[in-house]
Amino acid sequence: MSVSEKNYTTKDSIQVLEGLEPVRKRPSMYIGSVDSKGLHHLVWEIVDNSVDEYLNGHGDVITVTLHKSGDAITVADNGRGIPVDIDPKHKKSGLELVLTVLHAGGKFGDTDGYHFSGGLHGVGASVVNALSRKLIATVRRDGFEWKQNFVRGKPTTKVEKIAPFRGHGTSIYFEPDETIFKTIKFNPEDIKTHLEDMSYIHSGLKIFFKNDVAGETHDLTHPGGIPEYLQRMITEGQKPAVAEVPFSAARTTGDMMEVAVQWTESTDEVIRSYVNGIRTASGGTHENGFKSALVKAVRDYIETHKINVKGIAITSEDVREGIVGVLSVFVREPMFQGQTKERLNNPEMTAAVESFVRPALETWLNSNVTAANNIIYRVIQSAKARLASREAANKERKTAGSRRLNLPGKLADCKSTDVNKSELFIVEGDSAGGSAKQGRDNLTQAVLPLRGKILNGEGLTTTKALGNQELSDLVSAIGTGAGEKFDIAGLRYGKIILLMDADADGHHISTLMLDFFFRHMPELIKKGHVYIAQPPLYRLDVGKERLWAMDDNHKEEIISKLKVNAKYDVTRFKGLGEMDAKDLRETTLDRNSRMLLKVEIDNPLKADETFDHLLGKDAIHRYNEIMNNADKVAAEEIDV
Ligand code: 0RA
Repeated sequence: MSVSEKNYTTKDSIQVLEGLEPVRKRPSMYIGSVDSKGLHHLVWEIVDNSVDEYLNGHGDVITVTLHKSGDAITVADNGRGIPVDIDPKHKKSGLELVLTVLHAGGKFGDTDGYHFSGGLHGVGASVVNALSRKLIATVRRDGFEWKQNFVRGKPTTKVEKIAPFRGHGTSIYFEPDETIFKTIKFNPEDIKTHLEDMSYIHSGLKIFFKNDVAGETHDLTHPGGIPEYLQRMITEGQKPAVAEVPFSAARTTGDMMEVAVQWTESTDEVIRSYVNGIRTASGGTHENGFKSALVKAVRDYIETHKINVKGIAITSEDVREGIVGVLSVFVREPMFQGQTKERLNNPEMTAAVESFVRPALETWLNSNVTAANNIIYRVIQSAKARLASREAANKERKTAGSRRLNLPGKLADCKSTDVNKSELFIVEGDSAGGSAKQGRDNLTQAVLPLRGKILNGEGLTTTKALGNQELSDLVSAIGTGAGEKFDIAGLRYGKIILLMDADADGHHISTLMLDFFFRHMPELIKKGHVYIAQPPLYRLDVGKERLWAMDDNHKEEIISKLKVNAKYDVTRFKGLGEMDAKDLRETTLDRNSRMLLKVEIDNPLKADETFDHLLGKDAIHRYNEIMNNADKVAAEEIDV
């Protein structure tokens, strides 16, 4: 694939924003985390730069080397080479600017630089440089080989002309900084998998992985591209495909996109989606457009061919059961959402993908009648299976009915009786409870609103604590009983999720609830059933778009990524009650985009002490802790 090219010179395209101190101070803001995942982000960053160069039409070979030590990487490409001439304004080489200035490289702000770049990716080589104890950049261009060395983001040499050289390209060697990362040992399998994924998405790109730890070199090139990828996924899934050939289509002009899909005998739905070559593990608007295109095309085929579906209403789930699909789109200014920024949020992408995929699939179905018939037969099969299992579930519900007799009246229960799939949200206050009831998925999510403060159960016997209506309702809803009567077999929800305001009151209620669980239903925590929801603190309205920020840092991060002159309004939530059902669903309830913290007890003794300290008799202690440290307390409580 290639993208129209623009003149890209050091002078006019590299924006100077800021130095690298913020990156070393808050590395997680730039690479997500400082664990192994963050460490590998460094590699993806550098590789993405080389891929961008390829997407802009320069270079077609990328070689990634994991050096023998296991903690150093070289990424080499045969693109134009990063410019080495001295920028008159800054008196520094383009290379030095790219590697020492945050956001240099034209990736942010305007679209004149690189055309496409990823989410967490694309923050640039400078971030990698800042987080490396050593980095050596080698550039081949203008008839020479050039080199410049850096330590923790600072140049230790000027860019030097090494020797005459024909050809061009960039090679970045780096050693991550052990004072930043929890581990600096790279995982060869992770690197290989990631590179192989990329090579399917960019079928013209030749990607090699040289693993010097194991003394192996892997050619990860896949000229078969996305259809070949799909075939591999189907083989791995081990369920036979229903059509003799998969459907695939590519749009190579305008907004580039490529899809491939096959129906299989599996009951799962597996879709891998990508934006600008980067995996969107939580889907998003592009994936929604893809799914609805599949559903509409199949339904349309059934209708126009007057296929007898025996009076069954075909749902979209029926159509999607068993599909294995790959979707790759290229978006000029991608917006990402969700805990790990793995969900595309550009609203226009739904219609863009749907309007490309739907007619292409309809045409394909009409000209591949055997495949179409097999697919329709498969879809009818899943509709029948759904009806049969619903009947079975109804029977099951009747027998389970007795367990439901004593449920509190204010509980809005979910339909599913499957513990593994169902969740109970404990919500502070009636108004937030109302939004949660409307915004939930009523198949699997139940809501129990609490009215006001619950009893402080610290130091009370289970019987006394259960004298409190709120706590006794809670225990009935959970179904296990409490104290000596606790029996995990009665558990009605796999996840018990506390959903409280992000203020001192909310933290106080969370603390009371956690204390109650810890004292009277500890198994619930030990078995990993208790969670804390994380509603956002801010809403940002940018034109028609609505973005959410978890905290101040996140808010600043979002603002820093807006267009230079973008106008926006910031609203700080006072309480959950201010969010309407749709907002609450999007930010806090929806499994794909929400953020949950799992409550774990690392050290029961310390937890005991913490709760005693927070909720015991010494009220002054308690007041100070909660008012002054509300945020800290909440964060630490998670793994007391
Ligand atoms: C800025 C300008 C130009 C190329 C690059 C950066 C570039 C960056 C990377 C990072 C990894 N490989 C790369 N290859 C190129 C274009 C310079 C020109 O107009 O020749």
